[in-house]
Amino acid sequence: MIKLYDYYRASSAYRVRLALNLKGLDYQSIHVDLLKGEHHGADYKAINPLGTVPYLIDGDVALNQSLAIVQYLDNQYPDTKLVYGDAATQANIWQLALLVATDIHPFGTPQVWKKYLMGILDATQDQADAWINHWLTRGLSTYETMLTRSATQSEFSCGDAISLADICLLPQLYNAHRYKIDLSPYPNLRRIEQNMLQHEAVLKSTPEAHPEAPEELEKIHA
Ligand SMILES: N[C@@H](CCC(=O)N[C@@H](CS)C(=O)NCC(=O)O)C(=O)O
Repeated sequence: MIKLYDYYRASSAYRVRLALNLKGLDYQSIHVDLLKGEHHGADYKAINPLGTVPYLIDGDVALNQSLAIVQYLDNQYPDTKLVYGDAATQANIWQLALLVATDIHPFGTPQVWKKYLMGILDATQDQADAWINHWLTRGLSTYETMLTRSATQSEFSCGDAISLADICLLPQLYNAHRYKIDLSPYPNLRRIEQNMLQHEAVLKSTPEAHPEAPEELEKIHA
């Protein structure tokens, strides 16, 4: 069975849970407690040298980048394609997915804001929060502008089927709610979020539905 090294609130692991559940694949989730720092330990680094989640093992295949994992799953298990359409549509899916994965997400990870900004550069919690807020707002407003320019009112980012772009967007919106970002200027993003949350496979992938999530976890996507 596919194994996923996972943490309920990690947004890149949330992306992979979405891909697995949308494709209807069975998997075993192995909990790596990021709050306790389990990902920094030698035992976990021996498995995944990057020391992050997600990490996916499927037979002889072992991968540590969420986008590479989703592309692998899409090729290996092609039912419910997440990168679909003609060359232009596929490129659009990738540009939106990469906007989230490379231009928003990395700035908000604990190894950046907590370990480096606060731990090494001595930033205060307020400065770290302002940093996270800046990159999130800049990225989400760019995403909204790009959707507005494409002038479609489709259900999801790139058409009427969920794509890799949407499975990157949804966890980032989850983070935006956590950081109390005002999403009212982004009607397209809010529409896509609501449309996604209509799907059973999506609800099954949320942090709130994760078997390791604590009872008291704030309800955002539940
Ligand atoms: N580019 C990687 C990013 C992985 C990543 O940064 N994961 C976060 C959780 S969302 C993590 O494990 N962070 C640990 C930390 O920041 O200490 C991917 O897409 O999989």
